[in-house]
Amino acid sequence: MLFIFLLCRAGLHTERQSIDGRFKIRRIVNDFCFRATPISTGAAQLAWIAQSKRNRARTASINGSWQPSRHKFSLYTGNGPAPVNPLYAGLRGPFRIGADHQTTLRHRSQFVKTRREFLARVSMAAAAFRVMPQRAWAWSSPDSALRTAAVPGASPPAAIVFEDVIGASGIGFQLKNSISPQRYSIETMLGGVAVFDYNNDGLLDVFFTNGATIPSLEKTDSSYWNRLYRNNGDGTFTDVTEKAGVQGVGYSMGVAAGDYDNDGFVDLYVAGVNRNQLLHNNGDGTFTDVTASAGVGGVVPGRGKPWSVTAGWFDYNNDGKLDLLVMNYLDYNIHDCKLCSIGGVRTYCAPGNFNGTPNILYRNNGDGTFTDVSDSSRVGHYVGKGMGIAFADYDNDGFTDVFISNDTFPNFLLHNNGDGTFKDVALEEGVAYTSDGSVVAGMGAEFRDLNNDGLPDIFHTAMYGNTFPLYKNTGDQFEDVTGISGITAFSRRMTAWGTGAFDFDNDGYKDLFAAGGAILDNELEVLHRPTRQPNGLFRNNGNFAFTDVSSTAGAAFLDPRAHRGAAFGDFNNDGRIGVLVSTVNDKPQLFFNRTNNGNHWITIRLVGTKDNRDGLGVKIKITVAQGVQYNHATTAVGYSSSSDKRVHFGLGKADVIDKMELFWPTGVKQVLTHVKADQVLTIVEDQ
Ligand SMILES: [Ca+2]
Ligand SMILES: [Ca+2]
Ligand SMILES: [Ca+2]
Ligand SMILES: [Ca+2]
Repeated sequence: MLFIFLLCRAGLHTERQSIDGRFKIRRIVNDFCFRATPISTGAAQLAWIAQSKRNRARTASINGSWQPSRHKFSLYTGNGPAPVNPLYAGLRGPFRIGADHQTTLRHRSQFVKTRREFLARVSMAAAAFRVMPQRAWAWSSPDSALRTAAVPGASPPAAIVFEDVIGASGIGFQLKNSISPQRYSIETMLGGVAVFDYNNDGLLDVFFTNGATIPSLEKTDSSYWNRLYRNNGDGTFTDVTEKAGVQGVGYSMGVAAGDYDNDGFVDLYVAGVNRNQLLHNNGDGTFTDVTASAGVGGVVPGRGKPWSVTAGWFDYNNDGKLDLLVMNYLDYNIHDCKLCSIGGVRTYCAPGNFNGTPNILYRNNGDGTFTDVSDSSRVGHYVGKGMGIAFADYDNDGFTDVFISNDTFPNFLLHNNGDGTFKDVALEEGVAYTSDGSVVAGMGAEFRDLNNDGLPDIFHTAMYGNTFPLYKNTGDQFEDVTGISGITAFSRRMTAWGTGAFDFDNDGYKDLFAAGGAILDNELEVLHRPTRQPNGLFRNNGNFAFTDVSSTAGAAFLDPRAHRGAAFGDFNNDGRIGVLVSTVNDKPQLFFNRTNNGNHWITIRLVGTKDNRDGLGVKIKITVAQGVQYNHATTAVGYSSSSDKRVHFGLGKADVIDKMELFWPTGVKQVLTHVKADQVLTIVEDQ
C-alpha cells in the first residue's frame, strides 16, 4: 500500500506509457490514486483505457489531460490498431507520431479552453477508435457556492410520513420470479409498476408486471399474470385484470403508459425478456394486444428479440404523436447462458459477463403503426446495458432529450438534434462517469429540475459501494454534486432500483425517493451484506443539499425488502404524492402520503390538441410569492416503471399561483394568471 501511495505521490498515475506489460500495474495504481488524490482546482484528467472491438487481445489507450492554468490539451494513443487518420479527423494543430506505436498530440494555448471541449475531443477520438471504454477518471472543482437553503433559527419542517395501505387495499398481487437453482440473471431484474388512470375517472389505477415459469418463460398459470387494479376512490382497489385482458405474455419486466393514438385513453407498453406487448386501451375497460399490427414487438434486425427491461413514451419529433423508446439490457439466452458462483455458492452473474444490446426507437406513424428508426436516428448505435430511461429537454432547445443509466457501463445522454437524429454527449456533458471517473451500476434514473433554475438535473440509483450520482445542470455542463448533497452516506451502503424526484412535503423543492434491495437473493450469505433493504427518502433543502429523512418516514417505510420498481402519483387527490413499490416474491407496498404541514399544492392534468394528448414533454413554469419552480410532464421515471402523467407542484405557504406558463413541444405557449391552489386543474392546449 505504501508502495502505491508513493507511486501516486510521484505522479506515476499520470504515466502515459501503454505498453502491454505495464498496463495492469497502471490500472492498479489508478484504482488507488483516484480515491487518494484530493480534488484539484479546476483540473480535469481523463484516462480512457480501451479495448479494440476488432481485436480484444490488443489494447489501445486514450489518455488526455487538461489544466486551465496551462491551457494545454494532450492526447495520447498507443499500442492498438492505431487508426491514425480517423483519430485526428476534425482535430487541428500540430501532432507527431512517437516511437513504440505511440502517437502524441499536443495543443498549447487558446485551443482547448474548457473542460467541456477537452472531453468532447477525447470523446471524438474514442469514437474514431471504435473502442469501448473500460475505465476513466476525472477531477473537477468543488462548487463552494452550494449551501443549504435552510433559514437559521427556523423550526424544523414537519416529517414526510408514508403509510403502507396495501393490507386494506384489496390488492392481492405477489411478484413472482420463479427463482431457480441456476440463478438466471432475469430473476432478480423484474418488478416494473405503473400508476395511471385507465378509465378516466380521475383516480389513479395501478398495474403490476410479473414473471413467468423458468425456463419456459411462459405465464403458465394465473399466479404469473400481470395485474391491473381499479382505484375505487375509498382506499380500496378492484382486480380488473381479466375483464381488461391485460394478463400478459412471457416473462414481463417493465411498463410504460402513454396515449399513443390520442384517443383520450392511456395505453400500455409492457417490456419483457422474451415478449414485448403494446396494449391498446379501448376506452370501455378493455385492452387489445396490437403488438403485431403496430410493429413494436421489440425485435432487433439480425439479433431477434433481446431482453427488454423497460420502455418510455415521448414525442421526439414534435409531431404530436408519442414515439416509443424500448430499452434492452444484456445479450442473454436462458438456454445457453453463463452461470456464476461466489465461494462455491450459485449467484446472479454480474453484467460484465455479458455484452449489451442496442435499444430501439419506434417512430409513431399516426395510423396505428410504428417505424423502427433505431438506425436512422442513431439511437441503436449506442450499445450499453441500460436500466433507467428519463426524458427532459436539458438544453431548452425545444426537443426532448434522453438520459439512460447504464449498468456498470458509462451512461448515455442522447441529445435530440431536432432533425430526427440523436448524439450521445454524456462524456462531454459530464454524466457518463462520476466525478472520480468511476462507472457505477446505474439503475433507476430521474431527470428533473431539482434547484428550481429551469435546468433539468440528473439523479440515478446504483449498487452497494457506489454512491447514487447527482448531476447538477449548470446550463453549460453537468457537474457531479453527489459529494455535497448529503446522500452519500446512505447510498454507499445501499443498492437501490426505483427512484423519483417529487415534492413529497409540498414545500417547493422536489425530494428524492430510492427503493432499496440487494441484487443477489443470497447477498447476506455470500457477501455478508443485507439482502433485504429499506427504502430511502431525502428531503431537498435547496441548492442540492439533501437530508436523509428515511428514519422518520414511518415504520412501514423502513421495512427491509427486496424492493424493485417504484411509481409515483397522488392516489386520493389530496395533493400529497404517494408511491407504489414492488417487492420480489412478496406483496407490493402502496404508500399513501400522510405528511401534515398545511402546505399548498396544485396538480395539472394536460390535454394536448395539436400536441400529444397526454401532454408529455410539456414544460411548466410557475411563479408564486416565494419564487419560481419548473417541472415537465413525463411518465418514464425510475426503474422499469411508469408514473402519473399529471404534473405536480408543492406551493409551500402560497395559496395562489401568480403566473403559470406552459411550453408545449410543438411551440404553443400558454399563460395563466392567479390560479387557485389545492386543486387538480385540467388545462387544454390552446388551439
Ligand atoms: Ca381510474
Ligand atoms: Ca412523434
Ligand atoms: Ca433538447
Ligand atoms: Ca420537498
